[in-house]
This record gives sequence, C-alpha cells and structure tokens, in this order.
Amino acid sequence: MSEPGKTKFQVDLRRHLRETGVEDNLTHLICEIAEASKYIIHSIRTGDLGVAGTSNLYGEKQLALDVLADRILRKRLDHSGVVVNMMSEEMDQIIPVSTDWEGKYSVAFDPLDGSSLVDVNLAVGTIVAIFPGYDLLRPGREQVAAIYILYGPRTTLVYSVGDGVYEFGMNNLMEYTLLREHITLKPKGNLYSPGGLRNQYTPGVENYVSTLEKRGVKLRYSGGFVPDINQVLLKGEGVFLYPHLKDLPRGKLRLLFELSPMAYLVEQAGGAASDGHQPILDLLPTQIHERAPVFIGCKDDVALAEEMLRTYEGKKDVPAEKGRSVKASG
Ligand code: FDP
Repeated sequence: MSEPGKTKFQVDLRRHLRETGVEDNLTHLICEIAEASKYIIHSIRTGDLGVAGTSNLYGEKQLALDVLADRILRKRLDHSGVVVNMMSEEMDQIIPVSTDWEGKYSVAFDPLDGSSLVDVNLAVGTIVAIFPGYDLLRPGREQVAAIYILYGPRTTLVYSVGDGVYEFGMNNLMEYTLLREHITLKPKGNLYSPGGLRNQYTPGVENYVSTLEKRGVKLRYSGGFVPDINQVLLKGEGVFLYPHLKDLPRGKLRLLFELSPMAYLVEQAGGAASDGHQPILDLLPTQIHERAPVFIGCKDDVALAEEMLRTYEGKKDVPAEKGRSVKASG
C-alpha cells in the first residue's frame, strides 16, 4: 500500500519488496544486488575501456569491466550474510560462502553480459538467478527469484519472485523506484531478435525465421542478451532466438547464468522459453558453463519454433547431456 499522497510510482525497491511480502533474507539479497549494480554502472560510465592489464593515470592496475563487475558482485554477496554458494560466468567453479544454508540462498550470475558491447557504447546488463539453499546445479524452475539490470541510456532493474514481473528505474539519487508492475507478453508478437550466423542455421530454424519474416515481423537485434530480452518484455511482444547452429550444436548462451533467469522472467510475464524441444526451465544443468539453444518470448511464437523443429528436424538431434544434481557445499 502506498502512503496517502504518494503514488505507487515513487515506491523504492526495498519498500516494494517488503510491501509485497517478499521474505526478509530474499529482500536483503535483492537489495544487495541492486546496491552492487550502482558500483557497476559507475565503473561502466567512468572506466577506461579495453585496457585490462595496463595501469591508469594513478598507476593503478586496470581491470576489464567484466572482471571488475564480477568482483563488485562477489564481494557484495560474500558479505550479505544470506548467501551459501555463488557462481559466476567469470568463474570456473562454485564459490562456497557459508556452510549454514538454513533460510539462505545460492546465486548464479553473469556480472556483465555482452561486455564486448561496452567498447562501442551499446547497452549491457547483469543477470542473476537465485535458488533456495545450497544447490546451484538444478533446473531453473526451482529458482525463487530472477533479476536483470540493464545499463542503457537509463539504468533499470527487472525482477520476479514468482509473483509477476516488475521494472524499476534508477533515479538521479541512484535509488531504484517502481516503473511498471505485472509486465505481460502478448501471445504472438511482431518483432524478432535472431542471434547466430544465418548460414549456420539448421533447416528447422531457417524455416522458422522465414515463416516469421513472411508474417512481416520486424528485425530488432542489438547483440546484447539483456537489452534484447528487455525489449521483448517491455514492448510486450516478440521472440529472441539463439538457436543450435550447424557449427555450435548447443548454441552459445549459458543455461545457468543467462537462460534460466531470463526464462523465469519471461514465463512470469506469460511468455515461454524453449531449447526447441522442452522448456528451458526444465533443463537440468550438468556443468556450470553448460550452453543450450533458446527460443524465448511470446508463447505462440515459441510454440511455432518447436513445431518447425519437429517438422524439419524430427526428434532432438543433439543428445541431452546426462542430468546430475551437484551439492557444492552445505
Ligand atoms: P557477448 O558475446 O557480447 O558477451 O552471451 C554473451 C552475448 O554477448 C549475449 O549478450 C548476446 O546475445 C550474444 O552473446 C551475442 O552473440 P553474437 O555476437 O553471436 O550475436
């Protein structure tokens, strides 16, 4: 409930989480991630670019922005008091934080997705998946929250804890205030965002994309997963794909750091996310950096991709990696 005289659009993130009944530790964790993003956006705005390994004006060693973003988030999560295990796109193993997992969470994150776009001043983002307890190698459906932060002309934070999708904008005091609630996707959209080289498309994917094009959908691809998904979610329509390719049978994007959290958000908005055969959220990762093809966005458009793959490629042509759930600590 908003205070009299205050509209809901002035509600800040912490207050919104409290008022919507989000559990205390989870509220704290989401707010810590939001705090970390303030330092990340500062680094993006002020950092020297492409100079990792060199020294700055003051003789201090420079870090690549993705490494810096990783350190910022890691430190914040480490000190949050509510994290058991964490794992990042920048690390090759799970980092244990605490052995006491009761009422705590484990976090998988991509600190700076699309970091190659920073050099050319295009939008990039941070993506975070939150699981209860200590186990991180589990299906995305077991997430309790997913968040992304988009560093574009404006900085925005989009999250869900399983009760719809909310967007917050960073104001000039660097506070996140509520912009939109219950973001929803239409069943069918009018834009598509296709990743991967077209001459590497398999027959099912090529027919899918041609069918969309014949329907007159508009091409809107920025090359950054966060802005591309943000566009679909906030325009309320469209489909993003980074499919299996002839030379990359499991696609490019990573299941744990990129696909699971985005699939959670898009499903929460009434959309769908599939690897072409089954929901992304049902895939059980066997290794930290596992990749999967993805078709994500409006429900009917994702269903059309699955239908095209069934028609032109038959059953799954890439064997699923055998599932195994790993308990990292606790
Ligand atoms: P990047 O390589 O710039 O970090 O997963 C990373 C990602 O960007 C996504 O953000 C983006 O959707 C995709 O890769 C872009 O890949 P392509 O350059 O092959 O289109």
